[in-house]
Amino acid sequence: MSSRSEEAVLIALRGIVGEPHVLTEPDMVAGYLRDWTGRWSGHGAAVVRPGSVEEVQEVVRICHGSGVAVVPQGGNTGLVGGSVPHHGEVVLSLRRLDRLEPIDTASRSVTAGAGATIGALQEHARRGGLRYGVDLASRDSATIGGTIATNAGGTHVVSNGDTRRQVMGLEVVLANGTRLSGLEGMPKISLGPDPLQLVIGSEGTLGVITAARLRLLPGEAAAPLVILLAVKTLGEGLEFLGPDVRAIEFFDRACLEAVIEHRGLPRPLPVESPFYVLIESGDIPRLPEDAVAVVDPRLWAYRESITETISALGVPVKLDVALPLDRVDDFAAAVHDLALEGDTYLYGHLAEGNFHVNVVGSRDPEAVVDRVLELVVDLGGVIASEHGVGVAKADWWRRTTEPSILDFQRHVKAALDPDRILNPAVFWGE
Ligand code: FAD
Ligand code: S2G
Ligand code: ZN
Repeated sequence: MSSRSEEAVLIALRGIVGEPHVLTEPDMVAGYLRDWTGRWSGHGAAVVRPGSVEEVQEVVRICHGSGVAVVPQGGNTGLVGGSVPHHGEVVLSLRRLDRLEPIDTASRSVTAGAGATIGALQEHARRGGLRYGVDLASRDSATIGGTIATNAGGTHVVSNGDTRRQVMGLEVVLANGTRLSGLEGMPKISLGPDPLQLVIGSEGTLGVITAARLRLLPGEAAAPLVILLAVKTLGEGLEFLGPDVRAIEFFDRACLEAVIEHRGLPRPLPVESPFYVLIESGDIPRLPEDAVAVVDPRLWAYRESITETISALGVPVKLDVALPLDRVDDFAAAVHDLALEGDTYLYGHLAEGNFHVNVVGSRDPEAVVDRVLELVVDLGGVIASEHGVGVAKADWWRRTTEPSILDFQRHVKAALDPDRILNPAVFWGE
């Protein structure tokens, strides 16, 4: 964008959102331009922070009219490079749209602004004697809009489903500034194809989510039990899956040792084991005679500290993948057989076969991505399970997505964002 036209756009944007909400100073924008892992840091024309859906519409119209691309951003906790500018885009921060409307107790649902954090929504639901079905360790920064745009999973998918399963309706601003609104929250409608469902998982490339109507769940009668078990194989861990299980997470010994060291936590179990399984359950699961286990809600700290622990060791190559459940142990063994340069950590959400393969210390991150994703595809898995594609896996996505589906996606993008101003680097890699 030429500096003259850039200045004209910035003046117009200031006229919409107000001077204080158009950031250009390097120290003011730094946190918006660098992703959470530190692997991607872009350069952006400006950070714009609208305070209402009407302002979002106006900002998008101005950018669209000036041919300026936009990266919608929530909490910037995304892990695939999709939330930061790569080619001078404007960062459209939705954080100010953080309203939480009163809970509709009859239909057990609530309307939330896209910029509200998951943690704030969880607290809002708790105060109403209800709970929100999605939980993840980034809850205090990750936003409603971001988790819908990435169809985030988290730790309770096994019992509550992924983010898509919580969404009853959306309000979205399209690339031309048009507002689509479907926040009525009727529990059941049949009015033809739902355009808003297309936006779930679209990572900011089809529309800007400004609000959502979300289903809430009954509160827990009693605090669920939290059990940590040592297991020799992940298949052994899967045997604990049952109707009372709220969450079933795993991590390998490398993760446990790193967390104990980094957080100064006591060793939770008297044995060293290839894997550990953390189960949150409404009832004590049937345990084998020789099970080595401990029960304590504080055990979540060992699982939830892994991401920040690994990031303290260096900038990791992160791969969020899923394998068929009957291949999880083959995959775990094969990853180690790759003998990747650096230190490899395996953890994730067991019931979905969802691995987070993190490698710290590789001098060739792209080679790590290629070798691990080749393995995933060979074993019949998927290359992205809950973090999305972003820029991290854009070329793998284009290469491995069924051509007819890719063609459909291309038509949808061309219909909704023909000038490709919404997050152009994601999926299509511009
Ligand atoms: P951002 O990072 O700001 O954006 C993510 C993507 O969504 C980008 O493509 C962006 O353009 C788009 N976007 C953001 N807001 C909007 C909007 N309003 N409208 C349209 N597009 C938008 N993820 C999981 O799925 N499960 C986990 O268990 C999990 N645990 C995590 C733990 C930690 C410690 C961290 C740092 C991250 C974790 N994540 C996890 C990843 C991350 O929290 C999720 O991807 C989350 O959905 C990102 O939300 P966000 O608001 O930070 O979005
Ligand atoms: C998790 C967090 C991000 C990562 O801990 O479940 O989704 O890859 C991850 O560390
Ligand atoms: Zn995860």
